[in-house]
Amino acid sequence: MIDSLILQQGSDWRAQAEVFDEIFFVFLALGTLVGTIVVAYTLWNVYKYRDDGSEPKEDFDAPEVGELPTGQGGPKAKKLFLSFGLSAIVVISLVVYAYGILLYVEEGPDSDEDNIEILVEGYQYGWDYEYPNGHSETGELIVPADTRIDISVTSRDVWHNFGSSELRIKSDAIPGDNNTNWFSVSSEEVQAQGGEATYTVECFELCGPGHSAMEGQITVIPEDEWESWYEGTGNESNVEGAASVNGAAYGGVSA
Ligand SMILES: [Cu+2]
Repeated sequence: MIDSLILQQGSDWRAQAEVFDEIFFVFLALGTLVGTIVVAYTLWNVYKYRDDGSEPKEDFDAPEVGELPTGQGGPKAKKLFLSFGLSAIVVISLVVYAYGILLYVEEGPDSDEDNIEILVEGYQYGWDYEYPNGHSETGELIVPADTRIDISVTSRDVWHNFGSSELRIKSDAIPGDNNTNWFSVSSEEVQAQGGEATYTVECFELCGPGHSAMEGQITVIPEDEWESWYEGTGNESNVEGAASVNGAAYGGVSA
C-alpha cells in the first residue's frame, strides 16, 4: 500500500503518496475502533435494558425532548459528558494531526541542495515543461532522482489540472495563475524500475473533446545522467534561442 521508496535517498523526506496513505490508515483504524466500541456498547445496553415484562410500567419516568438524561448517566449525567469529552478529544486530535501533516505536504521537505523549478503549462491537449535554463519539452518531463522538483502549473487556454496518480500530485492549471506543487523520486526507485522511473501524467479537469487523451509522462533518471542531458539542452537552447526548443533529446514519449 505504501510506496516508501518515492523519497530522497538517505533523508527523512516523505513522499506525498506515503503521507496520504498514512492519513487514510489512521482515519480507517480509528474509525473502525470507535465504530466497534459504539455499536458494541449500544447492543449491550439494548440487551441489558430490554423489556422482559418484569418491571412495573406505571411509575416509569420517561425523559422529555430536550431534557438531559440524569438517571442512568448518574446524578450529573457523567456518562454523557464523558462520551462528549472523549469524542471532542478524538476529533480535535485528528484535526491537529491531519493539519500538521498536510502542512508538510503543502510546504515540502527542507532541501539543502538546489531544487529544480519547472514551469508546467497545459494546453488543449497536452503539457509543456520549461526548465530553468529556458529549455522546454512537450509531453515528457525529464528530471533527476533524489532531487526535490518544484512545479509551477499554469495554462495557456482553458482550465486543466495537472496530476499523476502514482506520485499523488495534482494541481489546477488556470490561465493567468500559478499553482505550486512538488515531488521527489529516490534513486532506489529509479533503480528498481530499471534505471528510468516513469509516471503517467493526466489532465484531471474536463477541458474539451481531447481531454481523455491529454496525457504526458514524468521520467526520472539518475542524477549524473540527467546533468549531462541537461547541459546538452542548455547549449541547444543557446544556439536556437531560448523558450521554445522542442528537442526530444532523451527519447520517450512526446505529445
Ligand atoms: Cu486538460
